Amino acid sequence: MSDSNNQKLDSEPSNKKIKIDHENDNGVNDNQLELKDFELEKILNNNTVRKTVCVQGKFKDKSGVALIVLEKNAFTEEVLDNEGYFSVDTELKTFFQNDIYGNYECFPRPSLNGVKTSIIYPATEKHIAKFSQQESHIVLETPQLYEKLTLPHINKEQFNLQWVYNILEGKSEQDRVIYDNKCERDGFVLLPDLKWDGVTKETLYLLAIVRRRGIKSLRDLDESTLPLLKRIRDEGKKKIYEKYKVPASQLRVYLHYQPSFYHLHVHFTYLRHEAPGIYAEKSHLLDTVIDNIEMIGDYYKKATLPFTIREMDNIFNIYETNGHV
Ligand code: M7G
Repeated sequence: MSDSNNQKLDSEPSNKKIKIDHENDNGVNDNQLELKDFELEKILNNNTVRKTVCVQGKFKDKSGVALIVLEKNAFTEEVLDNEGYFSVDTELKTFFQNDIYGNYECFPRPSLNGVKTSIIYPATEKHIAKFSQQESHIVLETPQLYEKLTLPHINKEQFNLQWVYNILEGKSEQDRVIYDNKCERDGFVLLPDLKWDGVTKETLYLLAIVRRRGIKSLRDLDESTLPLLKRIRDEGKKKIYEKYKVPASQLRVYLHYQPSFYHLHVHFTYLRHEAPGIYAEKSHLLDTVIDNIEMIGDYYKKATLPFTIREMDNIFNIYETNGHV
């Protein structure tokens, strides 16, 4: 467990070296990477609305592909004062002034200007596809199509879940865990998502990862998982309120279909934050999921579930070849 001060310290830039955990390692890896050694090969995605860019390249003298995702941080309301943006440390460069209108570029002190950085190394073809800008399509997955096309694909190829097991086994990100219910059947771990710095309340994003193995996705949920789902909803909301003072009524709690990682997890984001993946074609509110199962126990085994597939994903070829795109 860590308090918010520790999290703040953790998030502050320490030096140019970055400590990373390899996704496909069994334990914690202490490999050190330096951004100055990164050699850019390709820009995979440059999202001007989200102010994120994902680049592909290599680290000098290291084999394998690396992906770096850079994201400009949202404003933290606490630093909109004379200690923060409006302090003597801030420089202001004038673009132009015209009557009552002025345009400037402001340079706050570096600690206010951090760029959230994620590194995936070594990255696979699937990671490259996931982070690349590409066309997507909606397919309607009936239970029959799930059995015939989707499930064999998931069983054959899916992202490695080692990072999930590292969290559940206490090998990685332990200082970030805010709640751990150790019940093997209905317990879960609650911690900040990779996409969140754990500090900026405005972009709050946590993940509840279930302890029980073998529940792949929404499709596997039924009456037997109701106690687990209710526990995640109730305890997750309570713990987030205790820690971050965001009330339950301002949390968006949902599952993705299809997820990227086939080990059941639930997303908790701040209602006012437009997190990636909150749209109708991908997210299913946990309250609705619980309600559907309470009405019809095997709802998700019978339902036709729409989902998006992207042209670079292998599953796109499978659905296209079978005439479903
Ligand atoms: P998803 O619905 O399976 O896929 O969510 P999505 O990426 O399409 O949303 C998986 C969630 O796990 C995402 O929100 C990721 O940002 C998050 N995530 C992925 N990794 C590899 C990690 C990690 O190593 N640590 C943490 N804390 N979160 C991760």
